[in-house]
Amino acid sequence: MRRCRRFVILSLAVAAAVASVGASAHAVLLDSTPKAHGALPAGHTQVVLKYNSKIDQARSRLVLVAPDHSETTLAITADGDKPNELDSTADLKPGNYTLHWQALALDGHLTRGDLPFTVTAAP
Ligand SMILES: [Cu+2]
Repeated sequence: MRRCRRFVILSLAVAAAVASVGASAHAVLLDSTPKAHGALPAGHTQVVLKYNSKIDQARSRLVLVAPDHSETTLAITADGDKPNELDSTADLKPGNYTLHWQALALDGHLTRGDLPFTVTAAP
């Protein structure tokens, strides 16, 4: 009887472990504006990062590193209609930028990445 109960508990533990692996959906960046290593003209710009899963927009983070290496935290637009996106805007001058992103997926896993891009003089 006791041995049987131990087996049940072990089975539940294995099932829980398998379920948590199956439920994992870390945020993977699928597409972005600006594109990584891309170029775009100076000016007021929409920043859009699209992921493979829903993102906790309130607890994710976008930090823009300007050509002079100053860092600005971008306000993320809360948008329930686009739960897979982190959207913002930025005023960009010519030069080389990096966007640091941190995305919190709904499974509680945080992923991060760097998106380098170049801003050219507006035509
Ligand atoms: Cu995950």
